[in-house]
Amino acid sequence: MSLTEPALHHRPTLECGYSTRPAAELLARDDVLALVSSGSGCRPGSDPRHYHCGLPSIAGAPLHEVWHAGGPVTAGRDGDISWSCSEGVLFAATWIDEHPPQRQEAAVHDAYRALLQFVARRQYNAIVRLWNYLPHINQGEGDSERYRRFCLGRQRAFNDLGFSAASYPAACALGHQDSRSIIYLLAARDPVTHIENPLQQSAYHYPRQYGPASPSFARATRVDWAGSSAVFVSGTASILGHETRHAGNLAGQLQTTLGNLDAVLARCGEQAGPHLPPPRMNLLKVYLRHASDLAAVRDAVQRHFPQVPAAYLRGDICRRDLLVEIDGLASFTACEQGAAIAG
Ligand code: 3EB
Repeated sequence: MSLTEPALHHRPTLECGYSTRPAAELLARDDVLALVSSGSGCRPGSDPRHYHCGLPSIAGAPLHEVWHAGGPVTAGRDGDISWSCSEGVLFAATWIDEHPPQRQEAAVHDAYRALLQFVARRQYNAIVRLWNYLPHINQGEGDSERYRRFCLGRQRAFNDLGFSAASYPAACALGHQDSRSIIYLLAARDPVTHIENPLQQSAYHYPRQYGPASPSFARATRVDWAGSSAVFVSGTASILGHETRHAGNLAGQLQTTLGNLDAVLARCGEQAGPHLPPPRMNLLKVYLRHASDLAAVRDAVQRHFPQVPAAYLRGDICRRDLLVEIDGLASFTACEQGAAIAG
């Protein structure tokens, strides 16, 4: 499914969509920047553009998230990093072996630092989006929980590279059952703007009760390509302020989560210009703690965002009381900005 607007003059810089076609067929195109495959394995593919993410699709056939560039792509590997780039956009991915478990925080710190250094060395202006899929994210009690250790390693790497909270990009962090973590990112040469949700405390200001290091991410990041803007919305869940709402109640969590997505998009519109309507949602990635919730989740998501393609993946959300989390990709429409749109 292409997100290209049919009536536009400009060639978008970047598009994302879902496909169930065979991976080899998709990778045969030289404008594919990255192919993120669903499934229980978390490992690099044989092509540096191919990532197995460890999260199974629960709504039908295995699904690929396909990122297309506006032109031919160059790709390769540099140490443990798989990378690909085209005309001002860069994808980079790394897989972390976190054994022994007591090395987890250090392994995350090392991997994050290597990724951030790689992006800086290649002279990309900013990170637009980060995806984190970790083994057994909720394992361990209190501050020993693997998600909390992950947040410590990530924050230390951001500190090392001189990132302040104001420069954290949009992100998500989900758990799977395989043995390695994947971290992948999109960076751009074009300027980015990070956006917060007025209904939620900034995650980087969450209070101490959620762990020794606050999560390092923005609620959304807008990137302004030449003549178009895309908005990457972070994993969004049933949190208001800093508190989980509707613990154990799926319908309540869906309502709060969808309301948070609307609030972030509305804020993006205001932030881009005082009279701009919210950007339009183009693509959704929905994570469910329980596969058995699929029908109810899909029903609510389709009702709220009719016609928007969505992937439904099995993943553990980083707070144990959360049942669902949703990522979004949105854009300002041509008539609102008088320009072409990347999906
Ligand atoms: C939340 O709002 C839910 O640690 O990178 C969402 C998106 C969440 C990203 C991350 C965590 C992260 O706090 C959890």
